[in-house]
Amino acid sequence: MPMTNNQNVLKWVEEMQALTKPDKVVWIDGSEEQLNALRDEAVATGEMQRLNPEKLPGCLYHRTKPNDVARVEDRTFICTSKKENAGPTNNWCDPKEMYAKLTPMYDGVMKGRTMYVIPYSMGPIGSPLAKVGVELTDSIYVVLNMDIMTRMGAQAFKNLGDESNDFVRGLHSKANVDPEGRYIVQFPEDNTIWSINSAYGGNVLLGKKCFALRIASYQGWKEGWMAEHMLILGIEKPDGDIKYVTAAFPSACGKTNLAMLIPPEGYRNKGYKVWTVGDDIAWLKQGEDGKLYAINPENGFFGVAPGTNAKSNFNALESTKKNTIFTNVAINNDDNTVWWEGLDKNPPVNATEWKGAKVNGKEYTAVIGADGKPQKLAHPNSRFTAPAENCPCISKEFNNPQGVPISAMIFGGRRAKTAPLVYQSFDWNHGVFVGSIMASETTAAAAGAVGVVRRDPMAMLPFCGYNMADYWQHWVDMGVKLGENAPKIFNVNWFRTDDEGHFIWPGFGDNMRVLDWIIQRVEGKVDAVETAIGYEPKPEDINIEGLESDGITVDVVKELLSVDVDCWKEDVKGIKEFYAKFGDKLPEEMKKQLAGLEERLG
Ligand code: GTP
Ligand code: SPV
Ligand code: MN
Repeated sequence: MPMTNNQNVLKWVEEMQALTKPDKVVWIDGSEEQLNALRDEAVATGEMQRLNPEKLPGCLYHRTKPNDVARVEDRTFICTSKKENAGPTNNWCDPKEMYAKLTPMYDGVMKGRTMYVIPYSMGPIGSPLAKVGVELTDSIYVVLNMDIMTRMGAQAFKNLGDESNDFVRGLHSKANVDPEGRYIVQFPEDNTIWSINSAYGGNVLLGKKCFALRIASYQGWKEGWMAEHMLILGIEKPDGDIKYVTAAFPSACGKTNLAMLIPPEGYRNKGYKVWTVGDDIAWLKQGEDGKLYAINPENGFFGVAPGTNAKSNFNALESTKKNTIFTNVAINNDDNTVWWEGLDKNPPVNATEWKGAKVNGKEYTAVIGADGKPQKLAHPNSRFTAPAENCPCISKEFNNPQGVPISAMIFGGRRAKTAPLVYQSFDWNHGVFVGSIMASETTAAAAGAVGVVRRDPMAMLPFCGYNMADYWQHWVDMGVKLGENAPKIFNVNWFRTDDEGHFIWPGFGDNMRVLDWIIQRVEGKVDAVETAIGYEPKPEDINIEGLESDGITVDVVKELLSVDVDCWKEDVKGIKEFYAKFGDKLPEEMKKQLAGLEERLG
């Protein structure tokens, strides 16, 4: 039964129903009764599996097709009427052409299936920063994930009202999960997303990357706010004051980990605490007091499972103990629980690996695969979908409709050599430049080669819904609006390696030591050293108390902060090449900043 009188919604649902021709249409109200029936159905058909009710109550398991385990950037499109509005970093197609190509693919695609109508809010219900979406899908897995990741069901229509046309129209069909027919298409000018032939995460949970970043970044450009691939966290100091920061790292480069950080013992004893507001996406808008405020539009975490353990990310692991969906991890058949590489050193003997084969986990992981690494029981991009309310360190501001005021923004990526542990930009515009020249080694979060360095400005390369040159100009314009309220901008790199390829910095909880310096800079409590690339800490200002056993000395910190001028000159060549793609659209400010860097490098 439709749960709204909004004619714009009703008319569109009818049109899509006529196109896809499902046997049945079910409106998702979000009630436990309805969701339980869907869980039962997914279990009965084998689409999902219930996990141990004592150890993992309310948890479900799902396996996707081996050809459908990550985002597909080469099949992701931004369709704007003018090509230059998508820019050189996005795949583009004329909207008319794309609709014409996809319409026959959707024609009758839901015959014999049910179409679920999912109303959802990105952002707390009632928040002036929140926006409504409706996703149509033929996948129960999508419904159950959207329930965790968004504020889903009848409540979402309250925000929309009966007249508004301001909602994002998402149409998803898993179709035959055919990789050749897979398309993830954003039409920013129509508030529309069409996704077909995938059943995996970022391709199909349309509220996440498709709406909250690609469509929302475009909306933010038009409406004067920002949608960013950023975590949001609060750092509580011993005096009780909480400073909020955001951080943009590319996919699988440590956002969830930093967002849920547990400070080292020395900090805990002094009374420092970290609170999680978000782990992947931030929507930012200037408040009435002039400051920049951020909300997390999501309601859960779609986190990378491998590497998550009680030591690396206790809070994330705790978040997955109930009402969580696991995708493409391994099953321990002895007690019907889950396992992944890096959970512990004890792979289950009686295991089912992520593709579904029953194996002896100990023997299986002892075999070296074609890539020279041990075979894996869980896919490297296997994920958990966990409710934010499960997180032991969830911020009390999580549902605050006004968001939290941001004091600092941090950029970072995986760089083996070039980027130092931390540096601060000279000012806002230099910070925009620092974000624009970000580069990182690719990860398993997207299909394609892993470990290749590519430019990934603001960690938004796969997620910016318009021309990246306009996006940088938008950042510059936001800086003008914010004036002296603009957050300070920093860059970090947890991934510098030694000659043997080992990470030098211990990372994880110890990243608190870098956050500490950042907060002290924000508060004007510590000096810095001016270098060619920005302000750096004096090595002795990074607190390394308690790190002696990890071999971290002031000299090692000095090494981690070193700037190799030749490396940077090489990097400048890469930046120039990248910038050249934008032609005349490249903002003057970025040209000026690049010239400044070159001059300082000598
Ligand atoms: P998406 O959900 O894809 O956007 O990823 P994310 O940015 O949230 O990454 P996540 O926190 O899940 O971390 C991905 C991988 O990086 C995991 O394997 C972590 O173990 C590893 N990682 C995270 N933080 C650190 C760190 O400080 N040091 C090192 N060496 N590895 C880290
Ligand atoms: C990412 O790849 O940045 C993710 C996972 O957060 S996905 O939802 O698949 O985009
Ligand atoms: Mn992400």
